[in-house]
Amino acid sequence: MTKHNNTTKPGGNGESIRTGMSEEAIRLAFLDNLFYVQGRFLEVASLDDKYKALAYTVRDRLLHRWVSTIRTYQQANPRTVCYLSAEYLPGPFMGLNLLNMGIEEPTRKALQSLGIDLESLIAYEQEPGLGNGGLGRLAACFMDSLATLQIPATSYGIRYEFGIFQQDIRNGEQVETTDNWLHYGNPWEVRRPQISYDVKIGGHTEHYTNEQGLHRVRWVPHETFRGVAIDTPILGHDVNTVNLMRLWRAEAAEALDFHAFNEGDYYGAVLREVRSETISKVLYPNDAPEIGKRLRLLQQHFFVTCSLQDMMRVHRTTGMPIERFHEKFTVQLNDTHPAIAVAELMRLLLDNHHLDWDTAWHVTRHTFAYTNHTLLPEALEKWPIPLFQSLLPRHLEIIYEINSRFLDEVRQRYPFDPDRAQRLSIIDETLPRHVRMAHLACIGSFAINGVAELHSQLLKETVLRDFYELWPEKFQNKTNGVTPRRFMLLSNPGLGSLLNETLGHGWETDLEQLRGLEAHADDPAFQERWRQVKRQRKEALAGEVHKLCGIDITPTSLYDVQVKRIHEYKRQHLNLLHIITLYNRIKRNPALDIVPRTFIFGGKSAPGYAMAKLIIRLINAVAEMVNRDRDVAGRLKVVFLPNFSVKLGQWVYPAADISQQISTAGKEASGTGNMKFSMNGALTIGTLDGANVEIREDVGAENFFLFGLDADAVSHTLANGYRPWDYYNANQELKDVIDLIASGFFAHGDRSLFQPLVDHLLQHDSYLLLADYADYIACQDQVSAAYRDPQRWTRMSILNVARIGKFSSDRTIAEYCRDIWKVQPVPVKLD
Ligand code: GPU
Repeated sequence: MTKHNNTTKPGGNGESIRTGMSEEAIRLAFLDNLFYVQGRFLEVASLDDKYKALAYTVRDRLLHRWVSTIRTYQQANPRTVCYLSAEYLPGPFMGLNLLNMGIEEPTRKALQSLGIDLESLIAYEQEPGLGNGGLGRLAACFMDSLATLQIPATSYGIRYEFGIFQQDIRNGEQVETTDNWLHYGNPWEVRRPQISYDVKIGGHTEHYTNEQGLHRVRWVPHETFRGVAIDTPILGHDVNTVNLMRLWRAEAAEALDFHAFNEGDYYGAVLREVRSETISKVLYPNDAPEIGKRLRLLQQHFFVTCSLQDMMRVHRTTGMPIERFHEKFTVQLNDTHPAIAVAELMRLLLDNHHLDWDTAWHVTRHTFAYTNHTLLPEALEKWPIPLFQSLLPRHLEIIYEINSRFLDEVRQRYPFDPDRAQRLSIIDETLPRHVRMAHLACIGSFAINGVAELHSQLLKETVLRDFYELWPEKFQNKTNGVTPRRFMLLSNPGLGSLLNETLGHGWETDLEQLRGLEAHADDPAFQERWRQVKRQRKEALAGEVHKLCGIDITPTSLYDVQVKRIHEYKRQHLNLLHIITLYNRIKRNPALDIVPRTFIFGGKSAPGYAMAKLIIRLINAVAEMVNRDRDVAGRLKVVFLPNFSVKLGQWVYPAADISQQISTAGKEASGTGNMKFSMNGALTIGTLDGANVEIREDVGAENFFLFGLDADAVSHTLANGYRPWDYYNANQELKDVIDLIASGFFAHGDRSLFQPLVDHLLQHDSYLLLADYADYIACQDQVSAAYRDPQRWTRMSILNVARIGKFSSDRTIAEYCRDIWKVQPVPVKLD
């Protein structure tokens, strides 16, 4: 981007065109950027031109704060958080940056004066889909809260060229197309070609003795790539702090191999470049379950080594000795995806800085903390030894050494328990042998945490039990949270205004202040305004649904919503069993008086997850039959929103009446959608799983629709020979529903299409849908009864918002800062 020098408006109020915050300054800056950056004047500018001109206008103001932040950090040399995550789902930037900078209104007016609608520019932005779901979105909420709390922090990750696939629904099926999010350019990022590092892979190691007689190791790689930094500024709310999201893009060490080129091997040289760039080419579209692919391990190593080398470069500038690395940086591992960092930091300290083993291990063990995000055994990452050996031979040596010293310790602690060493070992010795990344993370970290109370408890009792017995003091809980800026203020401006009027400002960064709403829960006038806010969001969502699906939904109906990745454990198909139950009830009794409902689904399935894809087909098949049936018209509607994203979520959460959080108890680590709905006044129907447990505790059991087996009952049921067939035979409504699916009714008579799903339910039902069915249906009947009483419903809705304060990611981050990271706020003054 070309930069130019005229920074103040000639003859104006003296405000800088690059940084001024008034309507006039913004208007001039916008026109200036349109002209000098986009090379357009207003009359011929496209939507893209206008969007870019505004983005650069906002970016100039961001960079101003960014420079001040860097200057402040340079002077203060504060302890810094480094968040390592393979995924980030920040959502669109424009709206949030305007809001956090407090220039939404002057910007809206400035554009209005030029005949441009701000909302249309905000709506135009394509979000970076650099994650799969909850884990990536959590990382983005954490960035928002870190900046808002003025904590020095950098978020490191991968700048995938193609993010999560775009989901189309064709003939009721999920069809994946590539996400070319960079096609029109990305105005929010700054490429830093001078910040780049070598990434070695493959080859072998050489052990030798140097002139001083010291043992040294040289890793002779098969290939070397480079990672280049691409930075995105992350602004806090109502503060000047701008932290960095630094993502690495893979490039060849030399763009073209000129030697090869001279010899005429043009294609060989180009191919090498193409091949190297494949490392950061595409995000693996798998949620929790692990994949075990070579390229995935490469991606992990790639971003981890670049990030650690970058920290070491910064560390060098402080003048501190490398032995004190862990005093300057605290590094959080977002699940095991970056766990290779434990071996990589050891390698850098041993081989590059020549520290002795004990010193290097001391630094390493005091640098990392590990967050676990799942209890599903199939989701725990492990890598086959031959694969690991071939890509990261030096790391494998180091891991063997870490493991051997660790197991010596274990055997000393438990001399009469040889099995325990086997269970704790980083190496899974059952053939074929594997490296267990969670074990590496536990051993290399000073703190280990789960993401909700129940999850942290179950971690200690199940998957990490042996580690807990060894090091109970390492284990903590940090219940997840979400940012109220994006998911309340930005997504639900009507609610924001009502809250400001009622409580004044301050709740946006101190969410416990919402307690003040309790006093208004029974006030009829306030209740009426509360319903108007919800009504307005329901109408807005109806507009989006019409645009996206061509389906008309009725804002007076109860919006019953389940949006999240499609997974058997999340039980979208339990939701379907309820829908079909209602359908059957109406077909049996056409005069039945029921609360009209609109069921809204959204979410992607991993491309290779056949059962999840079949669930999507069944949702769409049920939608087709229900939506065209005149007998149920006006009472039931079913919608599947294609391509669910952060952006779409911002339409959905504020519009929901009911939030479905119905996972099999003990399977959902936390959930974060549950919090976004509740913050916007939806009531939850849910199991005692993940953070649902704590949400229910806080909002009050009487304001939460609870059903189903708890985690204990789930394990007992499965351990004692669960027979789903018995539930089927004992419940006529359930039998009718299953039989209807099996009959081919939803598949134009084809009995085979949904047979795998029906068979699985009747023969295995590992997620206990049939066991929970009756209670779920009864609970949904309670929901309908409550909805018929608007005063009662509205009171419950208000109380949900009033008591949701704990689930702000500001609270979560404050706890990480206090209990794990030991970092303090560093306020930034504008230069
Ligand atoms: N989660 Br592991 C993901 O989104 N992807 C993963 O690979 C793994 C976990 C989710 C959990 O399923 C969800 O319960 C949790 O709220 C979220 O991480 C953030 O902690």
